[in-house]
Amino acid sequence: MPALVLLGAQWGDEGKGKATDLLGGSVDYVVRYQGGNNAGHTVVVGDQKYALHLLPSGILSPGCTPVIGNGVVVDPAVLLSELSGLNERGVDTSKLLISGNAHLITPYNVTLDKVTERFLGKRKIGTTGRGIGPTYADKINRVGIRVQDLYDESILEQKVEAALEQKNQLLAKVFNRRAIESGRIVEEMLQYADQIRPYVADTTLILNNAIDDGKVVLFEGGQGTLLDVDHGTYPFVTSSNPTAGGACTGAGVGPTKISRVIGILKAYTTRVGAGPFPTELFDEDGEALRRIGGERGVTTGRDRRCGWFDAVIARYATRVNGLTDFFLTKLDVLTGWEQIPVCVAYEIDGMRVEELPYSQTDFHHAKPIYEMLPGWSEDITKAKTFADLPKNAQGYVKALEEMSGAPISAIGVGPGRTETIEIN
Ligand code: 2SA
Ligand code: GDP
Ligand code: MG
Repeated sequence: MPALVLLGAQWGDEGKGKATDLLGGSVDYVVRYQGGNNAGHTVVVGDQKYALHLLPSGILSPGCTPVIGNGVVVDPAVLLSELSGLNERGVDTSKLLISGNAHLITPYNVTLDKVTERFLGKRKIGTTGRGIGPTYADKINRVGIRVQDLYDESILEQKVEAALEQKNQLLAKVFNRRAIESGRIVEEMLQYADQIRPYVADTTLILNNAIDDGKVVLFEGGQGTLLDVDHGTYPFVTSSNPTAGGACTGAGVGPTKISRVIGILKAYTTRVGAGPFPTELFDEDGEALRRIGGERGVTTGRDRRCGWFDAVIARYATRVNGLTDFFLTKLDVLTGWEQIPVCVAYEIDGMRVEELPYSQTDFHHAKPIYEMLPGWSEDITKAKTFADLPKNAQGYVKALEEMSGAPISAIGVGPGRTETIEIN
């Protein structure tokens, strides 16, 4: 198994951090390939809880080399504070590698993210306000600042000036804001240069060599399939490609090297931020899922929107990612419901639709068609094997597997490292 991808099959927060950590002991490299510190990945080790934003979850496995790939956007201040926070808790972070081609989130990109959201008012995306969208926009617009630019002061000055030229006009004319002075930005960015330098490397070369040497490389996605800028619920998406193809471009590794793509799938559905969500609940069931599942944003602290499992979305994730298998998470949260509704298809303008519609107008009109599955009341958090699960919980897992189009190879029954059932 030379290289594998682990990604969110829904709208993020499926439990990718826990799943990556679980595999951490058997992999040599864990690589973030997109997104930035908008991500919030929770890992629970014994009585210690870690919330990782920019760093790969593999940083908590001593044998593993964590890598920030070229496709990631890096806020240098956040990077350094996340590293020192882990060091204070005794975690060794010295093996970290950061691509010199990764783009930097600058203070003006954070400002632009926030003022744009305010300007959009009711039409806002509900971003995390971390500067992610404007930084990727700069990258595509070819006015981005990269990690390697920190080590050529004159290039850095030229690039920051070029990036600010248009932005200052926009800030003044549209947002009624004062101009940002390029010298101040350059000075701030240069403050970080020396501290980051030991980690900067040609990560594409290192990762390809590692794979050729038979090492195991895990690509860890942030956010989820439905938040993908190409395949998600555009424009209510993030500005990168969390889907499997993003691992290739975001790390510089060819698709022929990847042999397994795991979709992390929550046993129900959540979303944070704006946008369509067919199975969303506005009643006490939604409130109960939020409370029992602890559904609160790891980065922003926002309440997550909650709803029943949506098999149309799971099938779509199987398709666009070429999933080989699923890890089903948070099955324990569903304990106690007499019957559990599962969305098997949509009704759109009077028609039954089995696949996710490509038209966002149709998706906004989609009404879930539910099938009721029998629930269970037994505590499942101590279950170690599939056979330990009550019959109805087994039935729920099997039904989801059938509807979703790929086998379920692990089941989460609690947040801890050991609260997982592996199915061979
Ligand atoms: P952005 O900031 O430009 O990426 O926001 C665009 C949309 O992407 C959503 N998004 C997320 N959705 C789920 N989880 C994310 N990470 C945090 C977490 C979120 C938090 O783990 O809880 O703390 O609020 C994440 N990051 C981005 C975002 O909500 C927008 O809908
Ligand atoms: P990520 O962004 O996909 O890594 O997920 P988050 O960390 O944002 O949110 C998932 C939450 O669910 C975290 O609080 C995890 O500790 C928790 N979690 C993960 N797997 C399980 C599980 O199987 N059961 C329960 N109860 N909690 C889980
Ligand atoms: Mg998260």
